[in-house]
Amino acid sequence: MTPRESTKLTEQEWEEYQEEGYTRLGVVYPEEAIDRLCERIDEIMLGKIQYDGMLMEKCPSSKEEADETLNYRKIQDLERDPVYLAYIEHPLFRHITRELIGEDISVFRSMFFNKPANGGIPLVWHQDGRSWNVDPYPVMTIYTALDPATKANGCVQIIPRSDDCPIHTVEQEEDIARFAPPENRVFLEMEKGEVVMFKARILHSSLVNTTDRPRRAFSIGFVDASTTHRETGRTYPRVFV
Ligand SMILES: O=C(O)CCC(=O)C(=O)O
Repeated sequence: MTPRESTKLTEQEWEEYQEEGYTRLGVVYPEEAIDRLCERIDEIMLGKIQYDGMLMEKCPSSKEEADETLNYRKIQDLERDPVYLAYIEHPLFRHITRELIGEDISVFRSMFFNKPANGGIPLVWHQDGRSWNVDPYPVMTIYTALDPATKANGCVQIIPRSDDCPIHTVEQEEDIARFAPPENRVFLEMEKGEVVMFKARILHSSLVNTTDRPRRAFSIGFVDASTTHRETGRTYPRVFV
């Protein structure tokens, strides 16, 4: 897929986002730059680049004990890394956040999501934002596939127009049948580097990776810079001013 040239959303993309709760933005970075993001995250997982206190969670599907492993499930705080920060600051994301949120923007969460080769754990149907315990409620997530994402390697699935779902985490069989029935599910198969933006309240989930290659992705939760954690009063790293 050739990278998009426009750093603005078209009317059709805005409409689709508003109506369906998500829209595909294509690839926004050249392939070599996506490769660089992949190499960089591998270097962070293998401990070649280290950041004090960076939140790194190993995948429960792996029995690996060493810290230097590619079997991580989540790595947060990637705005601290200059290679990831440059991606977060992409002019298209500046445009989107300005239109949807405002001038001063922070990242609640800039997170690597990984399903290691032949591993990973299923992620239940959930909305982003409710459990984050922040005010105001986060608006939107921008999700980038660092590897091609397929049904076989556990791509994200979403339920279009589910932003009015009253339950934040849909786990019980009867709730799944009501709010996330199979006929409403869309598998977000994505090419390497492809970007999807979705409303934070859209139900999404993912399964495991049954292939022998990792399924890496990068998810950014942009929020208004005034956003604070309800209990601690904490604010979040600013990326656009
Ligand atoms: O990559 C995944 O499997 C899950 C992504 C997700 O839940 C998110 O970006 O909010």
